[in-house]
Amino acid sequence: MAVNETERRAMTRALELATLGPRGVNPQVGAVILAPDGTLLAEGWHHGAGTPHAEVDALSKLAPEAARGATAIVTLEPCNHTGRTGPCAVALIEAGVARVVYALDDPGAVSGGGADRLRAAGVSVDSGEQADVAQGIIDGWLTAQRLGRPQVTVKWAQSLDGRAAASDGSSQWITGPEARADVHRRRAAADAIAVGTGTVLSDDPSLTARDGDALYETQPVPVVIGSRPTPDAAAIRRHPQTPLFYDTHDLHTVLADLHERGIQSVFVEGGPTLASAFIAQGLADRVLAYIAPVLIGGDRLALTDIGVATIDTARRLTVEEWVPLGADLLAIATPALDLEEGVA
Ligand code: AOF
Ligand code: ZN
Repeated sequence: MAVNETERRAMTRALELATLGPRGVNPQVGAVILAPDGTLLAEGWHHGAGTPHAEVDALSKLAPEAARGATAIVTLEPCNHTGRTGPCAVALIEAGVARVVYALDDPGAVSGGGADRLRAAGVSVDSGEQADVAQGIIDGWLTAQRLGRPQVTVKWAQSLDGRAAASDGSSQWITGPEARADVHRRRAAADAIAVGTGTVLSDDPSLTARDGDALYETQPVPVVIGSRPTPDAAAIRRHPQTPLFYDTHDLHTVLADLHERGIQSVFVEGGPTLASAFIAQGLADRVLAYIAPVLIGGDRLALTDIGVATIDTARRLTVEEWVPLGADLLAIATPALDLEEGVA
């Protein structure tokens, strides 16, 4: 059965409702229940892990039997599993819903399969409606689901000759104001921002995302990785988000914990040791290199050992975009997949 105009408009509304929910461990999902004649019966959305899913939230606003013969419009395939809550496919079947239109398939091995369950119960099911919009809303969640961890972006600023600091360690303002503004915009878009303890001790970064002097509305959670203690007076302790400290060098453990906290993206901001560790372990999904037309020389390199002993094992990247930023140039690059395959 084709998706009709009323259902299409209801999906647009469901997508708006989805965005009312928080980003986190669970995806943002919206639902609209339509009577058989197309009139609106109820709206719902998912308010975050542990609370009812969007479909159940919408159904809960209706009297028993009110959804008999109704159509449910949902931005994600109704789930088929009992997690923190029961399966939505079953809730819809028990409510007597006759038809379900959803946007995106649930990629979960356990939670997926709701569409088949609905069909088996005689419910008419259509999918794919405005899937591109739904995908845009939960892009970060889908990526984190696929990777089984947050998406990692490793960023550094370097001189034209690949240095990240002068020999005395000073590194402020290698790049110009346009490049720095770009970094702050990207910080604001990330869920977390990670630095090594060395960077905390040497640079005392605030790790806030700023637009000029003003703070962006969204701030990444600061994450400090390493075993040296962070001083009480460190600027990071005044960050609007409570910092997370990981006294470990095991990046897999750090990413697993961040994933469990619902963090979908991590911006790795330094220094060279931490950046190199992420790259060496094949945990950098994207590299942002801000290149400034300045020469520094010396041995303070943007990266240290990344496990490349011979040129055959060099980490080849594909540049997705070269972005001119004032006098500087930003390379946005991802691992060349054929070579990255098989790397742990
Ligand atoms: C839906 N409707 O509104 C959402 C769904 O452990 P739980 O019970 O919180 O389930 C989380 C999983 O359920 C999540 O990983 C995703 O696969 C699905 N999310 N499904 O039918 C919703 N938020
Ligand atoms: Zn569900």
